[in-house]
Amino acid sequence: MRLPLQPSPEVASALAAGRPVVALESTIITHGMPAPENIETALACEADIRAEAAVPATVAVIDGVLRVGLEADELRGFASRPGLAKLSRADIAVAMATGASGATTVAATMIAARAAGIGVFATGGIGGVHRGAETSFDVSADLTELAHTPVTVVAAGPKAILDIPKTLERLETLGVPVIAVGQDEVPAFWSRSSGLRAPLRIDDPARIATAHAMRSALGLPGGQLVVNPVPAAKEIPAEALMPMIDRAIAEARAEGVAAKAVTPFLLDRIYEMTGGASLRTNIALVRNNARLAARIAQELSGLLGPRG
Ligand code: PSU
Ligand code: MN
Repeated sequence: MRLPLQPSPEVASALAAGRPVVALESTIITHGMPAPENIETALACEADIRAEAAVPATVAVIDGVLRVGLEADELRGFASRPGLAKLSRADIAVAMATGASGATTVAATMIAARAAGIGVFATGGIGGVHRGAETSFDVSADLTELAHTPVTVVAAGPKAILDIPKTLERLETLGVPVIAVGQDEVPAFWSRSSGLRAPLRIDDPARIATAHAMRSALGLPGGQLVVNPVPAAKEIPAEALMPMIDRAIAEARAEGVAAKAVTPFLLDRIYEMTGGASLRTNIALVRNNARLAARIAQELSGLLGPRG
């Protein structure tokens, strides 16, 4: 069966020439941020990647077609489409088979990136092991995807709404390298600090690209998780956030929020409780990740050379 995968003309020609391309997810647009900041941030990330001489490829499923790279007006149309589904590894093939539309999570965006031949992907924060996972079993499919799919994902660390020590343990078990950039500690999304030492550290994007290529030379499946701290001027210290996160999690439990709805619910409550400050931080860190991902993609395309 032919895969209904459609790269934009710009992405297709960049990939054919071996030029750097950075994948971007779309769940952050539809479920991770309110309007109009969601679309503004999506367009700003694309511009940031272009400013680093790479090509952005925002991924979404539109009417059953896996789109890799959207034009700005398509991206605006997608962002304002009501009721879009959140598609992860379990959902993406069914959505495509039934002609549905939806936004791709980190896991589903990695699947699309691999299918299109893109090695680097920028996002805000990955999903992970939720607090209370020992009873809820809520562990994001993003972690298993990192174990399977050879894409380097640049994030600002596991969100502080998660159980970060358990998330790191899970990643270690899955054999996923967690590589901190510019500091020894794992950053915690809105905060630069988690109190936990990163298993690995590489400050030079060229070396991160080499490590990506080395995994493939070793025949290792799975990707790398690059954790890039939010710029200091935009961070919210963990101490300030913790009481709000505790309250948001208690509310989610009391309201019976489960499965896919948990992450969007918590992000939305924290946005409200911080009076919008969490959103400004989120925007800064996603853009910061887009720039780093573009530099890694540059190095990777230099290593791999022009493709057929
Ligand atoms: N990062 C953000 N905002 C988000 C997400 C990540 O800054 O909304 C999304 C990503 O798409 C990620 C998903 O894959 O949350 C994780 O959801 P879950 O915990 O249900 O697997
Ligand atoms: Mn979950």
